[in-house]
Amino acid sequence: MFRLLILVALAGAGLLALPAFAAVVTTFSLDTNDPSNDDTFSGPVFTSTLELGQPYLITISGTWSYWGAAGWGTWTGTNASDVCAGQAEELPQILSPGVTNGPVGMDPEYAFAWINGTGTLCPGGSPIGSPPLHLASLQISLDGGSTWQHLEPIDKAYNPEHSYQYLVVGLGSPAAIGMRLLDFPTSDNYGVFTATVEATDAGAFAVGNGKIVDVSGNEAYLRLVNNNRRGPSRGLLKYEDETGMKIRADSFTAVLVLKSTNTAYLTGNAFVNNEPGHSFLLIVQDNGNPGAGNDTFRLDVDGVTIANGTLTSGNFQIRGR
Ligand SMILES: [Ca+2]
Ligand SMILES: [Ca+2]
Repeated sequence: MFRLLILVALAGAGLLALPAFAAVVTTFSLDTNDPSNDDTFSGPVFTSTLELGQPYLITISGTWSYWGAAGWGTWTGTNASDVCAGQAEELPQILSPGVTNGPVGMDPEYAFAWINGTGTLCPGGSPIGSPPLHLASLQISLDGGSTWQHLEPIDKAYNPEHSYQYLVVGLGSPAAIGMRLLDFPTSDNYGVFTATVEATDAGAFAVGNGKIVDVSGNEAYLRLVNNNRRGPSRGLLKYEDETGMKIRADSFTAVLVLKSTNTAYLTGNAFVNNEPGHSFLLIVQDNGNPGAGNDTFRLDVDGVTIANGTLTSGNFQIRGR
């Protein structure tokens, strides 16, 4: 109790760095409606500087429309009357203030519905392909707007909840993180994106081992030792499947541990069957004890998911304060 009181007192005095005791570093939002039409982007908006070399998880959510509300026709109760492909939603998750909002067919990564007469998507009223269609309209800057890129989400698949997560590593002062949306004109859009930026909980780390059935149906075993501290991330990853395929890493380039979701994200370079230079992403979630039937992990190597599921034996733990 005494220690807790000291922490509360220090926090009240503003003496504690926020990332050490709260995973959420900052939240910010982008209104896709930009009335000025002065360039080919909605925004940009900027928020805090990300610390050099520190990993962050960015979650971006929301729905929006390329077109003015009238373009969707009237809402029939199940869909908008002028939709030629997909299933629109009646209103954005977050309305743009001060303008007329209507049906939406886009989120941060995908177009999931589009309207008649929209040239490239519905020429002559016939859709090209079927929704959802991946977009690359949302751009992120990690260096205060000097450079912009469309980031690959951790889960690339369309999410009907319209929320996507991205792992980034900070570039340090004075660069701030920013967000903008490629479109023109921007004055007919509506819908707001929200972005939440989370940093690792200082002192938290992931450890454990367990078996899983991989995406090919083979049994595989993972052992993870992580002792994440500021600076280079020490630890060990060993993975072996029943065919004898071995993956090993002796360190991590980025480790992000969130106590709020009991999830650890680890990236680095691994040896695959003793061959170096393979990038990996490991996501471990500690859902309690025992690990079997509860804990999960996902392992991507060179951008391909090779295992993703729930432990059949073993246990992973997210530890630390
Ligand atoms: Ca537009
Ligand atoms: Ca566990």
